[in-house]
Amino acid sequence: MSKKKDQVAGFTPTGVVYKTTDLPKATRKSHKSLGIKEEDLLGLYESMYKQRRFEERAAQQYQKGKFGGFLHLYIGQEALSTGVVHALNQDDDIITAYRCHGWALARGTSANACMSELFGKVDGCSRGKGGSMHFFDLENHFWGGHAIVGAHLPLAAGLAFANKYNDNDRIATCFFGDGAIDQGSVNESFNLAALWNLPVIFVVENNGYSMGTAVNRHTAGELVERAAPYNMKRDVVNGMDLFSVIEKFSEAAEYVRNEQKPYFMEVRTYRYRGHSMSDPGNYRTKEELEEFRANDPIERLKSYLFDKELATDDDLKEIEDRLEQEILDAVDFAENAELPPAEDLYKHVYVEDDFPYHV
Ligand SMILES: Cc1ncc(C[n+]2csc(CCOP(=O)(O)OP(=O)(O)O)c2C)c(N)n1
Ligand SMILES: [Mg+2]
Repeated sequence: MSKKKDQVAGFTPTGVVYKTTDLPKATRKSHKSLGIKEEDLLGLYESMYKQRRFEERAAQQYQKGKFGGFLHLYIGQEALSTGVVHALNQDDDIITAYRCHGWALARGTSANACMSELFGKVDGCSRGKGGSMHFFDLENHFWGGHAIVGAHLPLAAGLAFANKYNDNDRIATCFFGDGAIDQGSVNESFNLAALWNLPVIFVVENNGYSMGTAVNRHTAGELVERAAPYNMKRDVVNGMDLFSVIEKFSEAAEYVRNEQKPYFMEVRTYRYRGHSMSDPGNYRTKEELEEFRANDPIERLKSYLFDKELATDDDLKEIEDRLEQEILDAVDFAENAELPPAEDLYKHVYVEDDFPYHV
């Protein structure tokens, strides 16, 4: 392809298309000035580490053939789920797309319930009928787990509408990938949220790729500016840095709750694994991946804790060993759990009795 044609088509050959320099600068503030209590720091480490180890084990079980279907891993993006859950109230609503394991774990769904869901067992958080893409935990105000790209944004607007209508001081937060940004439902939801002053934070998790298509090949312009026509307050966040996430989401949540208006956040982040388990990742270089791994959010928090002498190697080892065991126990639990009973096959399924083709 000639250079000119190359530019016209917006085609970027495989190579470094997303750089760490595309990340906004991480905050330089200390945990204290961000209002993070010292006693919460290890919990934040635990939350990110748990998501990572859970998914590494899940991948291993998948490769062993213990369960099937799709498996999309969140590894690399954990600072966002952990930071957002910290910044929100526990009864604020969270809804996300299919890369949802980390969100459920961060919100407090047990490793047993999450692993059982992957295994399709009745003790799963969606009773074994949802699988990897449809984790759900209403008690923890986690509304899934949605497989259709962009389809859950209108639901988030609905959650926000309900919260406003009920005057319950809760806000809704909605996470979707960069691949969703050009869906019509994004504009429809932004429009109603802005028009009706709905208390919702819409968040695009820009991890550089929609399946194997780099963001600068699939979308024109800056993602964050998609909120501009709606006069929506907006910002860009470094999603590889936990403290930056906590800082920006605390501010956004306060604004949305107090002003009863929507907010749009572009979070720049990166997934280390393929789109799903069947993706060999040929569209990016090893160097690009290594560059982002050098910014790993778990390692960054670890360095902070060591630098400020807030934790020792032993403290973190104790957490890691405990989580390792909890996740191994969850695998055992899931393997030994029951499948949903056969008579449940037609339960929780939307059926219209008068559907014209119903037999
Ligand atoms: C409406 C619709 N179109 C296509 C698909 C197939 N599909 C599944 S995931 C995906 C890519 C989405 O990428 P992105 O939104 O960036 O999320 P990420 O996987 O990076 O988290 C596509 C096109 C789908 N699920 N729904
Ligand atoms: Mg993406």
